Amino acid sequence: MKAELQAIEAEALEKVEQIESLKELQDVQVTYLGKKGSITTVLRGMGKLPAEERPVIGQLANDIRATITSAIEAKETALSEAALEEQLKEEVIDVTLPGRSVQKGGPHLLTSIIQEIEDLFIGLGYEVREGPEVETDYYNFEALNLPKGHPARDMQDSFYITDDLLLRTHTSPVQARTMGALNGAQPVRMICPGKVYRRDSDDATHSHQFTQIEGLYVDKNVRMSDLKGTLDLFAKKLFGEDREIRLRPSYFPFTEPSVEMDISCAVCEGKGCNVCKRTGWIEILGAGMVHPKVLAMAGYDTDIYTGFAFGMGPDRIAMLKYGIDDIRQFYTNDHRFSKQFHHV
Ligand code: FA5
Repeated sequence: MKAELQAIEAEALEKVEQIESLKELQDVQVTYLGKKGSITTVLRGMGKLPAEERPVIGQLANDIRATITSAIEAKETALSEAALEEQLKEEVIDVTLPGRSVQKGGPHLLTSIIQEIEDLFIGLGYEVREGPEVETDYYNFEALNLPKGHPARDMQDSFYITDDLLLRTHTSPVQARTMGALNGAQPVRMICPGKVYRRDSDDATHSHQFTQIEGLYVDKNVRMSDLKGTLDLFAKKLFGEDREIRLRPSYFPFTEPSVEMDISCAVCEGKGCNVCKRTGWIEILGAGMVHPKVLAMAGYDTDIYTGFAFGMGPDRIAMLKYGIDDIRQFYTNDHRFSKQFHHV
């Protein structure tokens, strides 16, 4: 039995010596030292030995086990170190190579313009609201004094989804939603930026999807002069102190009186050029005093409350401010165009 154990020891040590992977090392451990391994198998025959020999063989088996275990451990350390060395060699970094520059993203120009306008109105005490892009016929038209069959509905050719649902053609439904939620109970000062959709043919100044910012101010004693003062401040803050505004009479069913606002052309200083079509003025928004019918439909007492509203097109405003000659640039995702404005 002694000879058998010594043979196992020699064989195991030789195998360990030759091994080249951690997996094989595990196999050797199981084969020689495991519960069903060679040493245990031999020791099962101990019962047949004379009593005085048993401790001697037991001691020998323990010594052999210890020798094989430490050989396996030493080999394991050597193999792990070699593997690490190999990995470090493969992952070596050449610090002399030139670096790759990281492309930084930035907000889209329309996002920046909308944020600039939001900041301005927040400074005047307005809240920023949102409304759904898929809107009901009621809020998009009826609550704004545009009943079914009203000819002014044609001013905004629409994408209908069902008879009663459409992609909103303007941000004005958010006026009706905001006032309706308050049900005449308190004053309102809000702006609402968002996407709107119209069945317009795309050209340099028209897009079937564009952005608008709605503004609404309802309180006691709100007058046309408040509207004019607010729009004048907005134009000067956004385009510079030298800009002038003018209000032209217009028509929207949800405001009375209604106006369109022109701003003096920044390109030619109002003298007349291609951008302003030789008029010296450029139209940027529609506005007016909220129609009493619209206030009443939302639950406001028109003997107490009056208000003004406006709806502007940030696309056109951005075009004017940065001399962009085609609105489609905003929607074609050409990185060469958009990255010019990342600093704005
Ligand atoms: C309206 O949409 C009204 N809801 C505005 C309003 C609100 C009036 C509150 C009174 C009170 P209008 O259709 O004119 O009005 O559009 C407003 C602005 O949106 C225009 O001045 C223009 O800047 C922009 N706009 C209109 N159609 C397009 C289009 N197809 N592409 C890009 N911008 C557009």
